[in-house]
Amino acid sequence: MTSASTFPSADGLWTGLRLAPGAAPGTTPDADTEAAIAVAEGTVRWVGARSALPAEFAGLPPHDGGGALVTPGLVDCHTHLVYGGQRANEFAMRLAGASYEEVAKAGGGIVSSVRATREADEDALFAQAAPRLEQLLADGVCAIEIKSGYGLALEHERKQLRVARRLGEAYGVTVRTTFLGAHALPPEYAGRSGDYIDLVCNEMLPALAAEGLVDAVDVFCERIAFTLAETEQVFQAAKALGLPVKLHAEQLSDMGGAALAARYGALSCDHIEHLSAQGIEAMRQSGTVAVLLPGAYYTLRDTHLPPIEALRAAGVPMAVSTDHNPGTSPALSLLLMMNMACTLFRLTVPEAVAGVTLHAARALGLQKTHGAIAEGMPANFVLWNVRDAAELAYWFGQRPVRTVVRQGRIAVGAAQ
Ligand code: DI6
Ligand code: FE
Repeated sequence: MTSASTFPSADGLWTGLRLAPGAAPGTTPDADTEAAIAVAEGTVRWVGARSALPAEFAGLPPHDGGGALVTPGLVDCHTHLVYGGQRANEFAMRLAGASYEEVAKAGGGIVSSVRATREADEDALFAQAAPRLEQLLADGVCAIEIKSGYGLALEHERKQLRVARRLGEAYGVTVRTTFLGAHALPPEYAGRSGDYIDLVCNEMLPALAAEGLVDAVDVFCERIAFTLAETEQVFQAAKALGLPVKLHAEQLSDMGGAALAARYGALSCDHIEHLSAQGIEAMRQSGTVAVLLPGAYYTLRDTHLPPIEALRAAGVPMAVSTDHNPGTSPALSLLLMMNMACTLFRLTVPEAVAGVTLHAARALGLQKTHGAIAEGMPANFVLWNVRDAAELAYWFGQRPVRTVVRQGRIAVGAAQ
């Protein structure tokens, strides 16, 4: 593992670039015009057509982009990256015909990852999550959300969130932590869902928030998880602490979760295969981002498509994420998710690019620092060895990354 502090500085003048459509809102020359990015003290000072470069930046130390296409650093806005063990056995069960809900009811599912997560100590969880994070980073990820939700008890949720923070520090990547204590009912609370939600709201969340471990709060609102009323109770607790909310909404059925989340000003509603017209309208009004998770859709062999056309027509911003988790989306490539979002959900290429940059940043409340290349933002951008932005979604299993500038440092592809 490379420590982030050993990455060379990206300060200087980056030339020989072509901006992907939408990469630098407001200043974008087209992809056939040579672009330049000036970086000083880890911050973007200027971006635009090289021919328009202000003289004050012309003398900065040069970095030749070699004609690469450049996008903002990618943002993976929905992951469950920290957990113990893996669940390949369930993959086999599903291949033999069992549904996700049947596997969960048979004692598998989330609860089996809870067992493995509780057994692992912090260092073991870090050691298991680190190589997964490295895979995502190698695709150009510069910011990532990491949820708890496999501990389901204060000390174990704390362990997960502390590991998430440590990963951010070790790799020099922006990590937003999300408390998902209401992910599943822990076995010791079987039949006592209300008591568990009380524990989540009155003890776990306040304690973890006081320790600075919680950037946002999420709930799995679903028939096999928590009801709408329980979800609202958690949202109330989050609101009392001034924490933003988001929701695993309408993944397997229409629970009315999206409309509830919108009433609480949710950053995002995620999955949303069964999102209703009312849910879309509520999200539009509250400016909530729709997070599409094609990896889970694919793994579950779902056939109920999220209402892409209606979201598009309503102007609801759509993000795309891996939903990396051991049960329904063991995916470690955001580029592959772009491909799936286009192929399975019929997103356009510009939508897919915005989905893993601009809108994903907004889904995390990071729109001031991530998701775009803009003056005053920390330098987070990726140089790609492709001719056309469509290639980012077109290839799958390819990794056309040339250089990753993450938090003002050259994290991948520094000149030797
Ligand atoms: N929805 C999902 O797809 C994941 N969590 C959730 O709330 C699945 C998590 C798992 O199966 O471990
Ligand atoms: Fe998820």
